[in-house]
Amino acid sequence: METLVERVLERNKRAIAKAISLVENHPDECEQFIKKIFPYTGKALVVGTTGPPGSGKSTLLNNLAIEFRKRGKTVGIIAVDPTSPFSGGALLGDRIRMDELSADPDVFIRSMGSRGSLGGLSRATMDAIRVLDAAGFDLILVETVGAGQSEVEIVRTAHTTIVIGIPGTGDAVQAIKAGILEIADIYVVNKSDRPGADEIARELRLLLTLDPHAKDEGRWRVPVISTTNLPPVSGIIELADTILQHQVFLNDPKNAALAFEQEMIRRKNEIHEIIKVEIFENMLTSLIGRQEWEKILKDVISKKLDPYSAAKSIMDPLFR
Ligand SMILES: Nc1nc2c(ncn2[C@@H]2O[C@H](COP(=O)(O)OP(=O)(O)OP(=O)(O)O)[C@@H](O)[C@H]2O)c(=O)[nH]1
Ligand SMILES: [Mg+2]
Repeated sequence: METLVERVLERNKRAIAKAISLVENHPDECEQFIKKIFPYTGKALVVGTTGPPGSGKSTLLNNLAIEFRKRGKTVGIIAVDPTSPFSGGALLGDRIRMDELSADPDVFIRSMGSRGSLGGLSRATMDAIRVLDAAGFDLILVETVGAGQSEVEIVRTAHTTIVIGIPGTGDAVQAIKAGILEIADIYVVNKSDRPGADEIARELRLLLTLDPHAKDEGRWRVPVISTTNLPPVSGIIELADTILQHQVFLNDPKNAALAFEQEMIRRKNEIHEIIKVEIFENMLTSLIGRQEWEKILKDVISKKLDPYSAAKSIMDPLFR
């Protein structure tokens, strides 16, 4: 394990891949491994992106990674629970560019399932981010498909959250309804080569000004950026600039209290996640014996006991 740690710290891609497999599949070894790399983490900017299936998240992150590489930044990409694989649905052209990227020693791309997660981003994802962080990637771009809990969870893991919408889907309005806009540090209207993109961007800007705190002194103003990933590609440079501006904002001593508060939320969320898994996977199974289970189940079947009271009686020893 020592050598694996060392090689991860040297940003050896095979070691990084191995380490991520370890956090995905071997919880016990993972714990030891994370303990060792933890002191080397905390330097990367974690950028979470969320958007509906097929909204062009992978393509956008690919282009963004190319842009950051031009600026000499190292980039890790993690695609979480993609219904299609990372390159799925992408045109051949995109795939060639992605291959180009993966051949770059300063880029690491990996897709992960969200399996084992009890709602939201799994512990494995957080640990994978940590592996890339320890490996010294300047930016870690995380792709999550916007479906339910995951998009709210990403904001608790990332420093910067990008919410992606596309024209012609009523996304903008839906985003407001789902409270998704509130989690955005940057809103992107992707596929802006399509009709209706300008309207959506305008609508969003208007909606953002309706936030009563939008003009508060020293507050980050959520920008709406239009991007196109098909040639002629546009908006990527502006998006990369904005991400780095947000990083400057977070690092500004004036915003230290805010940044600290957010870090508290992130770490609390992570510890919660670990406890949830521990309780669920380890304690629950050993909490009651087979015979007790049988008795309780029989009582529920015969309607002597309702399921809530049954669950409570099982959990009781935990809270005593
Ligand atoms: N017209 C247009 N198509 C785009 C643009 N960006 C991506 N696409 C296309 O949209 C399709 C889906 O792109 P992906 O990058 O796979 O989208 P995704 O959001 O990662 O998809 P999932 O991971 O499956 O949710 C592909 O065919 C892309 O080529 C764009 O700016 N304009
Ligand atoms: Mg994708």
